[in-house]
Amino acid sequence: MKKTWRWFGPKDPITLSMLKQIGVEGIVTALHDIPNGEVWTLDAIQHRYNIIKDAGLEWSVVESLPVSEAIKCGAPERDRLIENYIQSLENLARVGVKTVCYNFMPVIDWIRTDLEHPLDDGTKTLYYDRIKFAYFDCHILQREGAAADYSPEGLAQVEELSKVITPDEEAKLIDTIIVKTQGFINGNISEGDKNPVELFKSLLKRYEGIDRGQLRENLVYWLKAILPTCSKYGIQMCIHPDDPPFQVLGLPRIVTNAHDVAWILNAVDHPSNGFTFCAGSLSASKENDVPQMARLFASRSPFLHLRYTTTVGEGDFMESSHLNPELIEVMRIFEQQNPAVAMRPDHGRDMLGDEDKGYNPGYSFHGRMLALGQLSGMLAVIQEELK
Ligand code: DNO
Repeated sequence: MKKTWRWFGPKDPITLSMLKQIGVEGIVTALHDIPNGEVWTLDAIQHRYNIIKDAGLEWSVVESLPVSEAIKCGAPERDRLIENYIQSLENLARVGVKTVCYNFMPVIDWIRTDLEHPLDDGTKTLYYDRIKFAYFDCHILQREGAAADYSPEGLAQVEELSKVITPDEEAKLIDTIIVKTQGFINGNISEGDKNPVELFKSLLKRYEGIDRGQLRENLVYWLKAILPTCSKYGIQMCIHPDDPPFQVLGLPRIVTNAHDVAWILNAVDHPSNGFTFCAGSLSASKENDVPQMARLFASRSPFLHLRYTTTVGEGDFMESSHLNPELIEVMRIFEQQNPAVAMRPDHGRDMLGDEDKGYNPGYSFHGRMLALGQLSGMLAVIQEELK
């Protein structure tokens, strides 16, 4: 497998020469400055491509070319946005970048409630607290019918939390869930947006009446529209699983388990319709047998995100060490079935001074470097075994 690294472009404080020094072979990046829905021009793509090439690296994967909300919810303007998307794909392919990650999560991409959860060894990790999230849903968004999605025991804990949470803590929770985790990935809400909660509520409204069946239809409509271009240029699209892989905020989520992934791959049964095998996202549901999913989908997954989670209590989870037996098995399966895959260490801990560098949440330097070192060691042993 190829060792890649998610790099956020020339403004990223982690430079390409730093990445060369730690054994990175390929770059995963996106033109984050271009607003969601606009065309990535040939010039802009070529410029970024050259920067990476001049550093002695290659642009291996686009993560992400974002799919606009109007495409996901099937709004009238979707055809125009699909045209733009196709244009961007064509431009990428002409420059030679042909593996493209995207997601089809309505309104909100990945969800965490705490970006600095302290561990005993002094490092910090990302955490999802189901009660804090339910508080956000029931008390902050005040979503109609929200209470029906939680157990009586969970709701009682939410009420307890509502008595002690301070205004600062509440503001931080909002910032974490809908701004900090979303802004840097061309999400719907960015740093500096006024009234993010109202903005978020208006986005939720767009999905009224859209269930899993309808969202699947919208995905297939879109996939079929881009397929001729993907097929012509040999572009491999790879959908990212929902993180976390379960239903949230009354929104449909359609990439949560083996059944969902198989459905999508069969709906458009073509090599251009692939999967981003994000072991960490999938592992956050106890129902997912992640190595088994790797056995099923490795051959259709050109892109591999390596990290894992530990479930805590009734449905919290946190990101665990990359040195993990399930991940070893996932890597072994990929080495056997799809050794050309581009892998990247996903989400590192904050450690050794990462905290004050302004890195995007989950994308620390030392934490990810440690992860890359661990994964490289695991890979070397696997490759030796398979000789
Ligand atoms: C978070 C990431 C996601 C991912 C997108 C792919 O760290 O895993 O934001 O990049 O969902 O489209």
